[in-house]
Amino acid sequence: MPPKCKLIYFHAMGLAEPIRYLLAYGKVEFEDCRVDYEHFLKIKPTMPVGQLPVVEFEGKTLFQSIAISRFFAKKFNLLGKTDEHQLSCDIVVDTITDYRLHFKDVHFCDDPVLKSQKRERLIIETTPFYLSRFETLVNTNGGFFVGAQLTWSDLYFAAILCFMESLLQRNLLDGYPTLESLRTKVNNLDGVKEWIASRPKTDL
Ligand SMILES: N[C@@H](CCC(=O)N[C@@H](CS)C(=O)NCC(=O)O)C(=O)O
Repeated sequence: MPPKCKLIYFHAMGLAEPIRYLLAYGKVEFEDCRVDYEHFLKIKPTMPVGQLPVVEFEGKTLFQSIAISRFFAKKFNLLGKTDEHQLSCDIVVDTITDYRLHFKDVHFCDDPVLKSQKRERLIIETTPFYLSRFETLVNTNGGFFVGAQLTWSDLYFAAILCFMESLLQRNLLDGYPTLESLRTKVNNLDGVKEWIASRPKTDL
């Protein structure tokens, strides 16, 4: 029987990787459908908002990577135990997104001089700004982002770091031991560990 879940994205980690982490954690067999840009342009008009990732699950077409991540987090009891914890997870993921958008800005900058300036600023200013705050937050929460226990915000963080580190060609967590230890915990979770060992190697 074919997998009941199909994830469509580019040949990259990017915004699909948090969804892949969650599906792997939940032991959901999924078709990891990777399209090249030429093929994407053909299917783009058929996608709900012309973008990827898109997930086909139980007859429904899901889009918006964070909403999809939250949907699967709920199925696997990773949403956070209380309303406050769930709010905190959303706050963490939204803040990670604010940080992530600086990477997008560097990646899609066409002017080489400006790109290099943006890259430097991302490394010297933006990264310490966000990661020092995350380090403090995880330190005060027993080694996790929220509620001293594993939530989808932890998986989201570890997964989204994959393409961000590839883009900058560096370990972003050097100097942030609590975050590094959280990443190690997530990457060694049953299911996630196997996914990382078997996933296709990509630049982003
Ligand atoms: N908010 C959307 C953003 C999706 C997005 O920006 N997708 C990019 C790839 S990472 C895309 O499809 N780009 C091609 C295009 O917009 O034509 C999400 O989180 O799913």
